[in-house]
Amino acid sequence: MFKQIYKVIKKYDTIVIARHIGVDPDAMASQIALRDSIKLTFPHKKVVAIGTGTSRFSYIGKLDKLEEYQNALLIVVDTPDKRRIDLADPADFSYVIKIDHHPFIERFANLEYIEDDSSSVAQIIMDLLLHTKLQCNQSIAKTLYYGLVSDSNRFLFSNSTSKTFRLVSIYLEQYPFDITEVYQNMYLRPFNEVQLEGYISQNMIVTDHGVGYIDITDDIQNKFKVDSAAAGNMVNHFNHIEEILVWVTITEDVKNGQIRISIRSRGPKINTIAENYHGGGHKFASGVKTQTFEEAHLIIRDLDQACLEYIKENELGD
Ligand SMILES: [Mn+2]
Repeated sequence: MFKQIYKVIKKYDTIVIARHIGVDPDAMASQIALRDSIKLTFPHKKVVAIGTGTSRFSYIGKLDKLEEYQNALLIVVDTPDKRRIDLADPADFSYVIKIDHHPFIERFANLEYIEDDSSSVAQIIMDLLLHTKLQCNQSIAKTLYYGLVSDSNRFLFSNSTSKTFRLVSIYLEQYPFDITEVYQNMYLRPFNEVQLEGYISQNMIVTDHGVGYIDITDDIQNKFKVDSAAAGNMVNHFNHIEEILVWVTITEDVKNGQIRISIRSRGPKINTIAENYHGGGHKFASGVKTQTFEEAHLIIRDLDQACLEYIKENELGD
């Protein structure tokens, strides 16, 4: 399959690389690394990475401006379904490739490569570069490492397999880059975010069966001087709490007129519940958008039920 992907890339002179809305480091690192690798391999090709950017991830690299393209190839990374592609419509392109690690939702590309047990799309791109003539350098290797470290939560998730470590080992050996610099960029954070984390710890509501959730209203965001993206991202800081199996941030996003629900689990699978509310994601990390906090709290009820079933099945508790 990698050879096939390479063949298609070789064939097209204009290549657009897109990913999902609500950018995250894996999606952005994958598209930028793939763009840079194709450009390095085929300097005459026009290759762009598109999507709504955020200054939060500027350390990963720069996205390109959206233009009109003719006879172009579209590569969509890290996106299982068409409606979540940011700023690109597969119908506008001559050929479409999907490279993803989410559970399959729908087919929208001519060529689909899905490895749903991969830690990240960055990991798949590492593999792709190793198995084709696509070239790499230190900067591309480092970019891919950003994506992999982010989506595996620093090798904490169970999707960090021997393959993950093998690929990281190969890349570190061939393109030695400074991993402390990577972590500085990724994990250095302003004090007001740490203070918001304190607020969440103090005010999180924990349901009977172990769902911890917090409403982060626009007022709260203003009080702690954080934007809704940073507030929603707080969800990743609440793993490994004894009383909590599933934890959720419910973040008001006034700019887009919606409520963003970020769900993480160390027990029950949550993506099917997210899908019931037109959201989606991975088994243990999903997201949903709603219009109101009330609607968001309906999901909490379902998650609590899922925790109860999980506890019964696994005979946890007393
Ligand atoms: Mn990903």
